[in-house]
Amino acid sequence: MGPGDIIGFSLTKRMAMSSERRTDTLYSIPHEPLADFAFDAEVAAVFPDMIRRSVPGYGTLSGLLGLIAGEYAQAGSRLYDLGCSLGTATLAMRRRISRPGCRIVAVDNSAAMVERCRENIEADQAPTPVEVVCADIRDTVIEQASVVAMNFTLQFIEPEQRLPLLRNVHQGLLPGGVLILAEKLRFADAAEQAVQERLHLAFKRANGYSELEISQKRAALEKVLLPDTLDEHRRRLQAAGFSQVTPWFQAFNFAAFLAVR
Ligand code: GEK
Repeated sequence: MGPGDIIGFSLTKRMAMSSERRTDTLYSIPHEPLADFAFDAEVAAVFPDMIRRSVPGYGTLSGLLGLIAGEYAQAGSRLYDLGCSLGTATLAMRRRISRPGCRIVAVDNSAAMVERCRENIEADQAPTPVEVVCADIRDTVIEQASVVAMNFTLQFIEPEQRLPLLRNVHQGLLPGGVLILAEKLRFADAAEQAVQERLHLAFKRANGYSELEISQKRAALEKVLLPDTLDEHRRRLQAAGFSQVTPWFQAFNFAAFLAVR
């Protein structure tokens, strides 16, 4: 990445070059019965298209995540990408690290995601070493960390396991270390929830998803992706020990926080 590149755009372009491009048509025909959403090989094959068309601001957010990671990366430390999927956040961080002796640990428990993630990392030239691990982030030991990124992953963890996971992240951070957390939000106020859902729906329609695709995906995710409110995130992060919690991005019902140890 050159100094004048627009962060989000440049990153999206690199991902498109390094991974196979396939359009997400997974829910375009009726599924009967409709299974719960899973990060399997079919999803991994269309993931770049799926997440770009489903999560407003994904490219910008991921690019800015890299910039924040570059700012907080400490010499000789580790950076973690928990729920790395195909490695977007890992690559964004890797290109922004300028301090010596850093390494990135990217973790995902989907074998299909990990396989493609390794290919994307190998195709990238940045010098910081990356280890891609197929494991559950609830069992991952966090050590010597200056930055931990969780880009749209906490929302897939059982609600009662979220605080223990964040406590584990907090204890593995070095002084001055940060968690960069991006999540889908829900809103306590019904009217606000309705507005945000409407705008998210408009975003998906504008990106070419049909009513059938939208309704089947929503039903498949219903028991799997359980969003929290901004307040719930703030309180949980504080309960996990973080001293400062700052929201830094929001596009409709998707937001990102910086939590400082
Ligand atoms: C990105 N961060 O592109 N342990 C490990 N991985 C898990 C677990 C778990 N317990 N639960 C879910 N995952 C990425 C996008 S996607 C978000 C993250 C989305 C993994 C799961 O396999 C999937 O790859 C990822 O978390 C969530 O910046 O699809 O909305």
